[in-house]
Amino acid sequence: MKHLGWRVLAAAILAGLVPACGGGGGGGGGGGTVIVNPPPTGNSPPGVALVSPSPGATVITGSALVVEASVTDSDGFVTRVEFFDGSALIGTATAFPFRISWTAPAPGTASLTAVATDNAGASTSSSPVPITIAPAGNTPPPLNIAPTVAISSPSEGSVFPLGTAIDVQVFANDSDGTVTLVELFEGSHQIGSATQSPVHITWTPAQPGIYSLRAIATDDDGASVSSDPVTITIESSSSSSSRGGIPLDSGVTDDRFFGTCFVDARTEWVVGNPEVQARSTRTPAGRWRS
Ligand SMILES: [Ca+2]
Ligand SMILES: [Ca+2]
Repeated sequence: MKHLGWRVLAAAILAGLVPACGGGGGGGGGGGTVIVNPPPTGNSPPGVALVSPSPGATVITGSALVVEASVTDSDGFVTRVEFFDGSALIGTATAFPFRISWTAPAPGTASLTAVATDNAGASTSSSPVPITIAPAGNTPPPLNIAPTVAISSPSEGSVFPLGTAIDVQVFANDSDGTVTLVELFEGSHQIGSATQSPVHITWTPAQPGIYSLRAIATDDDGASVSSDPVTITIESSSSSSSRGGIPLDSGVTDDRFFGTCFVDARTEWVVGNPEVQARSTRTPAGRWRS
């Protein structure tokens, strides 16, 4: 019965009624290989599998891709591999490596198979490999690289007497374009801007206190980046002359502190030994006496 079935299938292939590959043919079943021609007595049919492209691969229409099969034959050798897209023959290879170059057709899907034939004339079809053909022209534009920016002066923790004209220096760079705007902020208040780097902005704070500076650079593609903040202290003339002795909200003073202390409702002072630590949402300006 089985032998009769092979003969019927082979006859149908020869008559062009059944595709010789598994894609649209009736013998594909669960995706395994299909022995197309009946093996003559004493001959084992070849084995064949598609190794390129990978199942589910996406290729661009019009591009060239390698379609390659891996073959085996336990009692002979493979003489020919035919490659199919559905039932259409797309190429034949007659020597190792059994591969062809195929130009991807119109966008859609393709189902590729390879049919190997051995030296005794037995043929086997591989499992089908589905791929997607994508339209051309869908390549996204290259991503813009955001600029970099840093405040190089003054340095973090600097202390200035009230009335000092501070030279704020900012460096910004854009590796794939140009910096078109550099803005300098104290908190949310803009204190200067420039259209190129490096930037020198002279700034004279009107009040003593602690200030957090940051710079924002924008590139020619509209990407903006903020620098790390730089915190500085402006001392009033009285605080800069009276060193030590900070009034704390608890009424305690500690003369080991040197500078200006920021005390507000969120500030918590902890007197320890030997250090006095400040825990606050804002940074005290100054340093402890060594
Ligand atoms: Ca064989
Ligand atoms: Ca850029």
